[in-house]
Formats: sequence, structure tokens, C-alpha cells
Amino acid sequence: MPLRVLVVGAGIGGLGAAIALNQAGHDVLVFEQSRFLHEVGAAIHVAPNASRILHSWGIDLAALQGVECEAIKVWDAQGNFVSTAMEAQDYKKALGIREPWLLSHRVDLHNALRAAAAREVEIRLSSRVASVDAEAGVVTLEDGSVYTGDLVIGADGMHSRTVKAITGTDQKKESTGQSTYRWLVPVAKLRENALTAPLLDRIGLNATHIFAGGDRRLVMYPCRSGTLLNVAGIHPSSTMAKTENSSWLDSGNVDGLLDTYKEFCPALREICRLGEDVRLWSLASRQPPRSFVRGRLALLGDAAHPTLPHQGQGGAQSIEDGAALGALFTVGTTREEVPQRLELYNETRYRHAVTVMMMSQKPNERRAEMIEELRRYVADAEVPSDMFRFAWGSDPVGKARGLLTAGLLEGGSRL
Ligand SMILES: Cc1cc2nc3c(=O)[nH]c(=O)nc-3n(C[C@H](O)[C@H](O)[C@H](O)COP(=O)(O)OP(=O)(O)OC[C@H]3O[C@@H](n4cnc5c(N)ncnc54)[C@H](O)[C@@H]3O)c2cc1C
Ligand SMILES: *[C@@H]1O[C@H](CO)[C@@H](O)[C@H](O)[C@H]1NC(C)=O
Ligand SMILES: *[C@@H]1O[C@H](CO)[C@@H](O)[C@H](O)[C@H]1NC(C)=O
Ligand SMILES: *[C@@H]1O[C@H](CO)[C@@H](O)[C@H](O)[C@H]1NC(C)=O
Ligand SMILES: CC(=O)N[C@H]1CO[C@H](CO)[C@@H](O)[C@@H]1O
Repeated sequence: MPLRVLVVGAGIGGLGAAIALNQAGHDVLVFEQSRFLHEVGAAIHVAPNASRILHSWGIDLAALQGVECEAIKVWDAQGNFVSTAMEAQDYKKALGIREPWLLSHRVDLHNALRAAAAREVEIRLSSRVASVDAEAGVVTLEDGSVYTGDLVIGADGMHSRTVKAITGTDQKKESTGQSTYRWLVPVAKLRENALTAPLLDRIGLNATHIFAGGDRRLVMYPCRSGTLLNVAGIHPSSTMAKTENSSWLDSGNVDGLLDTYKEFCPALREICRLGEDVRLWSLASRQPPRSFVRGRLALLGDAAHPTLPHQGQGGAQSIEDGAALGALFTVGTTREEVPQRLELYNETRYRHAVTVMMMSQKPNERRAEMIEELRRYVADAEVPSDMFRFAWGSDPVGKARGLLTAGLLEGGSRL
């Protein structure tokens, strides 16, 4: 008998898990609070291992309209070249990776996942989950309706409610002291503008560009087949207001943006001025729970490990979580076996995802400062010497299968 799986949240991670668990032969029902009428978002990094997982789920990578990222280049605030921080090719060679590192509009990635999931899985929109009983596998919606499953996936993002079923309390989000302006500019507009056209020609549209000046930076990369430039302006927060409930949906304005980047060169300021629908996101986060699982509940993605954008890994980690679940819940898994399989999920993912999460709390050059904090959750953790090696070298499916086989060999003592 297939398992009945209830997924809370149809974001990147929830949809990925729904696809993986459905492909493993289970019945999946997804609850999503929104109606997806006004989807916002800017671009998101799809790291090579994540694009390999998407491919394995039968998703046509062309639908992501992604741009392949070849390097990370650093420039100063006046637009002078400083250094090439990394070249994708070097890592791909060293790690034996063939898959692309894609820069995709989040809406394009989300649509591709939705289309793939909707072929087999029911997604109920306007269905906000109020609470979850982890031991019983019961999900209660705000409208009062109650559903019972064999397995519940808490994929409800940064502002998760399902995490409470594990921690017992609501966790406050804390500001990191930094905020991010996010906006998109049509590349055609930049090409016909006398200030920005020469800059664009010089930097090219095949890399992630970091323009750094003092305590602030502009990070730019293309998406949607190179027709849109995505810009993130990471800077010290001027106000701690709104921190608690800050989200991708908060609006910013061009005046505040121009003021923040007043020391940057005219071409970069012009890219700020051309910003449409500028969002201002206070980089707030919360502690991870001590465990990703309890009873019949597994947390994944930002609900489990709220990941800030500094390493461009939030989306990829949530996709890896779903792939691990798909590998662990093999055909024929029984209702009785669910809690033990979830312990293997926690073992597969906790250490890796919490390490990436902690390393994403600060800009890369300052991430070593997170070691104490990381060790509160993973006692013997080390700061990865190289984040690309660490993140791109992960193999959640192989690890999950290895743990499963080891458990079965122990004569069923664990499974
Ligand atoms: C609107 C939006 C825009 C984003 N834009 C970007 C971006 O431009 N760049 C970037 O790098 N990252 C962006 N992110 C974050 C990024 O998608 C995540 O960090 C990453 O993909 C991890 O995904 P996730 O599935 O864990 O969480 P999310 O992608 O945040 O998805 C969580 C989902 O759960 C739903 N949900 C929440 N609470 C409930 C509830 N109680 N009941 C039912 N459903 C619920 C939410 O509506 C959402 O669809 C955005 C997230 C959102 C929600
Ligand atoms: C990337 O773009 C730059 C600038 O346009 C160009 O010099 C470089 O050759 C491009 N790299 C590749 C591999 O296309
Ligand atoms: C944040 O959201 C919670 C739940 O919706 C609400 O109770 C709280 O008052 C909000 N806080 C702020 C500062 O708006
Ligand atoms: C999940 O993993 C973490 C880190 O290894 C561990 O502390 C926690 O106890 C695990 N949870 C369960 C239920 O085993
Ligand atoms: C799931 C997946 O694609 N994992 C791969 C990630 O990258 C490492 C290193 O190249 C491979 O060994 C994994 O198989």
C-alpha cells in the first residue's frame, strides 16, 4: 500500500518533495496557503547538484530559462575589475560535475516544479495549515478541516508553523543587521542606456558580479534567458523595524536605494534608478530546530534550516532535502516504518543543511565567525574550507541509500 503523504507548503522544497515521494510510489496531497496569483521573487541559484536532481525528476531544465553561471567576479564600487573569485569550470573538473549551474527566475523554477507536480499530485491552494500533530500525523487547516496521513512534510518556509510541532515554541526571528534590496531590470533597457551599456559590455552576462564598496555591495546576475538582470543590494540595516515578520514581499523604494549606494559610480547608480518593483528584505533568520524530524513529521527547506542568500544555496538545499526523502521512502515502506525512516532522513540531511545554513548567515569572508553557533547544533562541525566544494559535492540520494542499506543489513534492528 502506498503511504498517504501530506505536504504543508508548495514552495520550491514542498513541490520537490511531492514529486520525489510521488515518483517513489506514494499518494501525495499538498496544502498551500496562497493562490499563486501574484507571484513575486527575483532570481535564484540552481547549483549543479540541484539541477541534476531536477533532471532526474523529469523536469526539462530548458523550462527554467536559466542562464549558465560561469564565474563569480568581484569589482569595486567604481566598476573596476578586482578579481575572479571562482570559476565554475575548475570546480566542475575537480568534482566531476557535468550539470549546469543555472541562474533562474524563481517564478520560472516554481512554475516548472508546479507543472511537474500537478501531473500526479493534488495541490490545494488557499489552504492555510494551522497546526500539525507530529506523532499522530494529523494536519489541521485554518478552516477547521482535519487530515490524517502516514507522513507529514513541513515545507512552509522561513515563517514556518510546522516547526512548532518539533520545537514546542514559536521562535522569534532575529535580524543579522543586514538588509537586501532586490529588483530586476530588463537587459534591453540597460543596453539602450548610455550610462549602463558600456558597463554591461564590460562585465558580460555569464557570471555573478559582486560590486563591493565599504560595508555594502551590489550583486548582479542575469536570469530568464538573459533578458532580465537580477540585482541584490546587501547593506547594513538602517532600521530594525519590521524585522520579525520581514519577507520577500516587503516593498522598498528607489530613493532609499539610491541613498544607500550614493558612493557607487554613475553606471551602478543608474541600475538602481531603473529598478522596478524594488523589494527590501531584512535579512532575519531564526535558530534551526534541534532535529528535522519528530514522529511522522519531517521538516525541509527553510522551515528546517532558514537559509539566507549569502551562499546562493537556499533553493538547492530544499531540493536536496526532497531528493533524500524520495530515496528513503522506497516502494512498500509501511506506516509503521515511517518514524525510523525519518530518523535516517535527519541523519542524511541535518549536519549538511545546518552547516550550509550557518555558513550563509554572513558574507563568505566572515563565515568562520559562525563556528561557535554551528557547534551548538552539530557538536564536531568544522568550517568548510571551500563552500563550493562542500555544497556542490553533496550526494543526498547516495547518502540516503547507503544509510538505508546499512540499516537493512543490521537485520532490521533499526528498520
Ligand atoms: C514569494 C517568495 C519569493 C521568493 N523569492 C526569492 C528570490 O527571489 N530569490 C531567492 O533566492 N529566494 C527567494 N525565495 C526563497 C526561496 O524560495 C527559499 O529560500 C528556498 O527556495 C527554500 O524553499 P522552501 O520551499 O523551503 O520555502 P519557500 O519557497 O519560502 O516556500 C514555502 C511555501 O509554504 C507556503 N506556506 C507558508 N505557511 C503556510 C501554511 N501555514 N499553510 C500552507 N502553506 C504555507 C508559502 O506560501 C510558500 O509557498 C522566495 C520565497 C517566496 C515564498
Ligand atoms: C563571458 O563574458 C565576457 C564579457 O562579455 C567575455 O569576455 C567572456 O568571453 C565570456 N565567457 C564565455 C565563456 O563566454
Ligand atoms: C508578526 O506576525 C505575527 C503573526 O502574524 C503577529 O502576531 C505579530 O504581531 C507580527 N509582528 C510585527 C512586528 O508586525
Ligand atoms: C537529528 O540530527 C541531529 C544532529 O545529528 C541530532 O542532534 C538529533 O538528535 C537528530 N534527531 C533525531 C530524532 O534523531
Ligand atoms: C545527487 C547528485 O547529483 N549528487 C552528486 C553531487 O556531486 C557529487 C560530486 O561530483 C557527486 O558525487 C554526487 O553524485
